[in-house]
Amino acid sequence: AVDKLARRFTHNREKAGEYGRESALSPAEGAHADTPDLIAASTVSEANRGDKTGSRAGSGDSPGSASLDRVRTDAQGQRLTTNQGVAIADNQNSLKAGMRGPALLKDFILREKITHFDHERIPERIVHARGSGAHGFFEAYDSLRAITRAAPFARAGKITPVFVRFSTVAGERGSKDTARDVRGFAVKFYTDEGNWDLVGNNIPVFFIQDAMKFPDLVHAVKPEPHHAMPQAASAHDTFWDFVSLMPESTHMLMWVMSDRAIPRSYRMMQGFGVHTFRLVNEDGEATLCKFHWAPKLGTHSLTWDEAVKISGCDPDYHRRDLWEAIESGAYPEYELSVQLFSEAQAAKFSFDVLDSTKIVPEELVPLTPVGRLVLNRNPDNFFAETEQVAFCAAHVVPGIDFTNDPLLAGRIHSYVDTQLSRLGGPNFHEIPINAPVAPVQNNQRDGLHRQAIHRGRVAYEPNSLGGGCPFQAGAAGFVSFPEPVRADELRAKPEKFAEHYNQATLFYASQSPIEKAHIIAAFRFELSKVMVPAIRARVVSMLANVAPDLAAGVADGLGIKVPDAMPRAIARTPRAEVKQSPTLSLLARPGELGIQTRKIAVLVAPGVEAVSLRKVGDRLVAAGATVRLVGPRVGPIALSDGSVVEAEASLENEPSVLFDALVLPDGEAAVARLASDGRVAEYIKDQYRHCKPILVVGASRSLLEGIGASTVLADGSEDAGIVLATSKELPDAVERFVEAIAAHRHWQRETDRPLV
Ligand code: HDE
Repeated sequence: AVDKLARRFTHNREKAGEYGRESALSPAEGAHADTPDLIAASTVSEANRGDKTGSRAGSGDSPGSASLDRVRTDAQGQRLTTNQGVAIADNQNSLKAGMRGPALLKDFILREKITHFDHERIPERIVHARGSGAHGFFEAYDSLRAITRAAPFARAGKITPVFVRFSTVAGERGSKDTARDVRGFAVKFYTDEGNWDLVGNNIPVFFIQDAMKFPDLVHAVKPEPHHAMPQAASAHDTFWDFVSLMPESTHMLMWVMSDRAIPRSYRMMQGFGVHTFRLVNEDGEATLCKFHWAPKLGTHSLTWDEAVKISGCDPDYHRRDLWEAIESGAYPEYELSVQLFSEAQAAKFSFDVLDSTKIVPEELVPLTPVGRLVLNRNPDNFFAETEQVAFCAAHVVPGIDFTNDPLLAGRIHSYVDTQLSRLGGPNFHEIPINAPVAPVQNNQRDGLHRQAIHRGRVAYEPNSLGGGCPFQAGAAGFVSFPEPVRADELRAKPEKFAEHYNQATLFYASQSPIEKAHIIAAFRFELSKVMVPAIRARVVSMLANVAPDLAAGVADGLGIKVPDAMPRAIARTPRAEVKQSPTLSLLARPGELGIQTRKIAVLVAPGVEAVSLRKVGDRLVAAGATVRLVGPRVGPIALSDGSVVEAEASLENEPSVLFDALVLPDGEAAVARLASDGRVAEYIKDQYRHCKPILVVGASRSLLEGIGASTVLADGSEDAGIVLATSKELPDAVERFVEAIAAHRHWQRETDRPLV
């Protein structure tokens, strides 16, 4: 029924402690909970008990997030206490000498409460401060034993629990989600042989080749130090000054100026390990490897205008999207693939696989799918889990090893180091979200906030007093791949690292015309925010080495001439093996789940034609979409047949940029009401401008015409993203609308500048 349309849960009804029992939602004035019974004295709620890693995860080898149950607590039925467990009689008043007298120093309850509060904040991450996390599991398709002894790939169907954190890079912890930025894609595998962190990004290359330059890069992109602006943006002088003096960043800039840097959802972006890693099997044989995550929902992005507007009306856009998808049971899923190649193969490539500014094109080494990642549980507490999780590029397990990528080398050091100040000491591995499910035994002792109570008097090895334990595992433990090293110590790079443009050209050449136009527009926007003309020109001179039309387009957008191309760092450019790689286009992955979880706004006002509204709504919900009835205000709206629906959203509280598609309803009275509201035209204009599908039923055609929108494209063909129908033509029209939503955006409509 239409009034149940949008009842996809936005919170987990099983989390009793969080949302309260029905009766607890309206306690009587002054009421206090009953004294708890002894059963309730267990602080873990029944609802949160047990293994929640999904139906396939109960196979016995997955401790899943159940290992965190020992620390999950619910207040349901519990009385309020101090941190020492002393019950608190009055949580409203401090202890005073007389009604109007001074507060007393001996009020340990007040002092404990305030002191704890004073220390609630910890330093945010120096990069990737803004992020969102989720629990889930990884399931291997097949045994990869021949290639690696890494635990998650031991056999077909093996399940390993994971915690994943997605992030932006440049913005502070409270910054907007939809900034133009790289996204972090960090996965912690709690394997039965220890934790493996695959700390990746949604872009397969990086700005720099050597860790030595990372602090410079980050200082350049972060808000400028004198006035701390701009927040979560690369569109400023210091960033472009730095990257234009570091031509190795050109390839990465192409990706960051593409739509990949404004994803529609964390659920609709790829992930990459970036560096070349090494997989090692039981015989000690190594294979070089690149890791790729691909989302089941396909890869989709926002438009820039939309991203800017979303950052105003919902800065938590990606966080909310991930949270709501998981709460509603639409678990995000990604496929893990690897590119496997030998040292001998790599030696022949025109680029160096140790250079993180280069991909290995899929045309050279195809992808092998090896498993799937499913995110099926939201954290219970943002701070305890998402904020305190500590990823580390050095966390590898037997079967996975590093290569000599000089960027990776710096990361192996940096991540543990940064936790020492962020999480306050060397025992952060004992924080529950970071603790491995594999047993931990060693002779490291003490330090701030030690949790483990080590028994016995032995804290050294070798020992006889402890029976020699814990003992070295030998070949069963982590054995570094014995890569031969024979070289002089020097500060320098291999020759192939000096070729900076071939793959930037490959990326640009592999984009669709609309993606190319977006890249040019992104450079134009970013550089228009750069105040120093010489920096603008220097960037364009870099782009002149990538593609003439790109440089010309950007120069035109800035009102300057294309300068001479920046001199190249090598005399003879190696010939690129691959000139075109279709999978580098976002359009290569439309996804396989239709319109599942797509958000669709249905405008409603008193007098909406009831039958067609129900038909449209029911079909969209059946296809898995999330439908919201958006009214001039929230609350009850009477339909043409006298029945009443609840508008859950309003024109002002959920602007149209928050939706993937729009339905304009039938009904003369409703259309007249909508036409009288100036915000409705804005609502439709944004949908149109952002190339989103619009279903226009019956009388509402005048609303579409009212914004000056055309249903015919520049080439004279019909715009497939605009579906016009009378109420009678509906079943067919809704099917076309569903197809139009599944196609994501109707770029053919787009013009730069927008005509509407
Ligand atoms: Fe990071 N990076 N990074 N990085 N990185 C951090 O670690 C660093 C790099 C990435 O959700 C920090 O715990 C150096 C590449 C992600 O918690 C820090 C270098 C890639 C996250 C750090 C790089 C990444 C981080 C900040 C160059 C993609 C967020 C807080 C040598 C493969 C993880 C922290 C999360 C976070 C250092 C470059 C991905 C300071 C020194 C390349 C996804 O340790």
